[in-house]
Amino acid sequence: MNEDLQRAAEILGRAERIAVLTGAGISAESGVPTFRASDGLWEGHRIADVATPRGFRKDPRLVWNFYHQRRANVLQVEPNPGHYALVTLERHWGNHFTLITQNVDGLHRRAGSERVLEIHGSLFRTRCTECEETRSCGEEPLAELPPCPNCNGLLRPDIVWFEEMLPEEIWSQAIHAAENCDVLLVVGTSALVYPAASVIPRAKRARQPGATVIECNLTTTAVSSDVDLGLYLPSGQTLPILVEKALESRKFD
Ligand code: BV8
Ligand code: ZN
Repeated sequence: MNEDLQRAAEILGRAERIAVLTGAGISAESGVPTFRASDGLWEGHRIADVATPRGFRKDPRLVWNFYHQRRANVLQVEPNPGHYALVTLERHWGNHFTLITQNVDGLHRRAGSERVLEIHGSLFRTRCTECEETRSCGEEPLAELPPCPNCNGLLRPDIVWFEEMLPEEIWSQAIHAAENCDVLLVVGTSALVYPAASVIPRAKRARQPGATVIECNLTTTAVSSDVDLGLYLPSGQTLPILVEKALESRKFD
């Protein structure tokens, strides 16, 4: 493992442009359940009932309860060293660093990441089902079926449900970052959900030579065949060491 970590740090230290794709696994050590682990979020709820437009139309109260609960849970936890390590990377690579997250938990922003592409939206934003107005909803509690302050229409979480398109502008920025990076770090994702998981093949094949892909996960995943270097330990432990060593090796380049 140490050898791999050293090699990954040298690759990262030499990177001109870094892109990172994160999934639920980076928040696991903060205490936020992942989606497919046995204590996953979907326990007791079928995806179709709580994370699709049809589910919301059928029972908006059930869906809002699911999201109120997740929002309340996330407000009880803190970012972990894995989130903070990515803040350090952003601070050193500036706008040559892009963080693409599938997570809606807001922990990257709370850790201090500034430019976060939240391709699946956020628990801390609502969108009106009538006038489409989006508002950030911080820590204040929301009514059970929150009305739009603008038109009194029913608000929904500003989250991308299954069978919904990703926010166009944010997704095109994510594709641009994936296709122009020379190192892609893939952290804590099973890479089963599309089009998010297409970030990895895009980074590999958009240009020749493609990006070097480093995967940080507990296990190999659906995209491990595209991965050049796998670091299979908890990201809260691996990322801080990886970033520290990358900065050290960068100093001596
Ligand atoms: C779309 C918001 C175009 C919700 C999410 C049929 C009809 C329509 C579409 C489809 C279809 N069949 C397939 C599709 C495409 C579908 C899809 O991909 N489905 C999957 C289930 C196969 N995608 C969509 O629908 C997308 N839209 O395609 O639009 C379209 C439109 C109409 C018709 C056709 C096409 C929209 C996808 C967005 C869905 N919304 N989130 C919410 O969060 O409530 S996705 C949701 O699940 C999360 O955001 C996240 O992205 C995903 C879960 O994935 P992960 O983050 O990877 O989490 P997971 O638990 O799976 O893995 C955790 C990993 O961490 C594991 O590998 C684990 O080993 C690792 N780990 C754990 N602990 C640690 C760790 N690693 C490191 N350290 C640790 N400590
Ligand atoms: Zn409205």
